[in-house]
Amino acid sequence: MTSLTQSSAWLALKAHQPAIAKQVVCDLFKQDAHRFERFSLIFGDMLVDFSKQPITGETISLLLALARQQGMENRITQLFHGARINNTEDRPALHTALRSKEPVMLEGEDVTLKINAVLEHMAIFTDKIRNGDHTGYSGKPITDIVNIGIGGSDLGPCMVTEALKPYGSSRLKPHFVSNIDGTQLYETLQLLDPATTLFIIASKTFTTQETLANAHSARSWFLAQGGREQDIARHFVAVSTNRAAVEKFGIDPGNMFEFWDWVGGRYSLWSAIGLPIALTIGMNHFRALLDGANAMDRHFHNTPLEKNIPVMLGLIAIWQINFLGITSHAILPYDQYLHRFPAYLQQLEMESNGKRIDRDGKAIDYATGTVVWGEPGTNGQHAFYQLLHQGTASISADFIAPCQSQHPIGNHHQLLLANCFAQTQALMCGKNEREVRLELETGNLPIKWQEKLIPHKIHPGNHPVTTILFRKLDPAMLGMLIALYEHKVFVQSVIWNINPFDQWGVELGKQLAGKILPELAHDQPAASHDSSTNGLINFYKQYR
Ligand code: G6Q
Repeated sequence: MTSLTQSSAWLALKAHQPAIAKQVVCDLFKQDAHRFERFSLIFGDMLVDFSKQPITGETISLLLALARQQGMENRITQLFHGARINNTEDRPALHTALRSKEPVMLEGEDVTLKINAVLEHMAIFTDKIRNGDHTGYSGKPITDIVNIGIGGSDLGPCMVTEALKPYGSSRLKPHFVSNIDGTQLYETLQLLDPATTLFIIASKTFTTQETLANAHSARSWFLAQGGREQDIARHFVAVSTNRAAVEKFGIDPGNMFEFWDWVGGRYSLWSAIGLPIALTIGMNHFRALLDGANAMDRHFHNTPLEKNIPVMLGLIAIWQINFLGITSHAILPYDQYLHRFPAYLQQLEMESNGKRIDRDGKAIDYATGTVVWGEPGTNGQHAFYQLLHQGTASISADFIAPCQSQHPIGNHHQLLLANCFAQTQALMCGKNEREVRLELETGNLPIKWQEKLIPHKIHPGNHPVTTILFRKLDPAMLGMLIALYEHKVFVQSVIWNINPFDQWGVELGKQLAGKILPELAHDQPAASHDSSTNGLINFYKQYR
């Protein structure tokens, strides 16, 4: 047993669980007219409603006691003050400094000075591209930006440029190439004119196989389609922490936008990794995105635990995963522009908290991060919601929706939100036998058929649901929303005593592919692996 699962706060929650498991959440609303007010929080124009969760006031008090026992306040302070909380890589995780309005000291240096210098570099470059001062080799303005990066160097910028499309320039189109599968690069380049295309090679390490292969192929395409060696500087820029590797690739360090090892890949969209965002929506909107995140940072840093939104969401996730047996979490944005948000959160949550060893190197005996997935509503309703309503899996869900549409057409937005609210209600209340009987009695079905259908039409309800509503999906609101989830993930990691800022499983993948690659270069059959791996390699060699 680990000290966490033997601790008094953990055992108290375990003892409390059976009483809650028996509760019908829908009935809790009948017992307490103020349940919504008690279990929802408002910050700025954002409302977070967790009153539909299977919780009572006692659950929250016990979760807060667990947070205090695990030193939550102290760990939040460490995060903001640059302590080396990424202890397996011996570095801080200072993404909050990237959006700070105050100086942030790290080893005697105010890091906001160099952050602001890079922001200034981005602003100058962004203006030149957007107003047409920086042209391509033929003198025409740049019309297309291709970001070549993967994982943290792709998902954040891609998600944000999609989410903030209404704020984008009509003259500049962003494209994202991440996959080593040449199909993605091919399909992207098919549409483009090299004379008006800017490539951003985005890689923290500048050693990632996929990104370097795509970057080399993009350069070859550029040279084959009419660009010359001396034109590369106008058309290729890099975002990285690795100046030497950028130079080796052939990009002038003057065209490099720097960031630092204390910015984790999946926390990097606020740094120069956000260059495709800034180019697409302009620097003022990029700064508004940072400001929104900073507002959530200050709330997280300064608000007592019981009123602290990321703390409450993190603790509720702990309740779901460790005490209610939830193994999968759906992200359900009722906003088409957030269609990449589930994929973005999938990395944020699963890469950060997919750990089985605690900060002290010991194996743990409790569940950590869940599988995170999702699709925008209402599409998901006509696909996988059936399993949420009546399947056997234990799944929790976050519904996310704006009150104002970017494109108010007829009553579309009312229809969208009616669906969103109805689904949160249905997942909580379900439909019991009495309600099913009443419904069937009003129809014309023979009694025999009614009886037959009853068990199929019962919906158990009691599914843990949180709803996040906000005024409008503008840059500042998106910044707040992303930072909310970043901090929620951190809160979970503090309770679990794990390091959310490393990713050794990702490193493993990088090593393994490198091992097999040389074997694919020749035609001799593979024999050195297990028979399945040998068989796959040899089938491939037969048919390639
Ligand atoms: C993110 C991960 C991972 C990383 C990619 C790309 O937190 O570390 O997704 O972002 O592997 O790495 P580079 O930016 O170094 O190419």
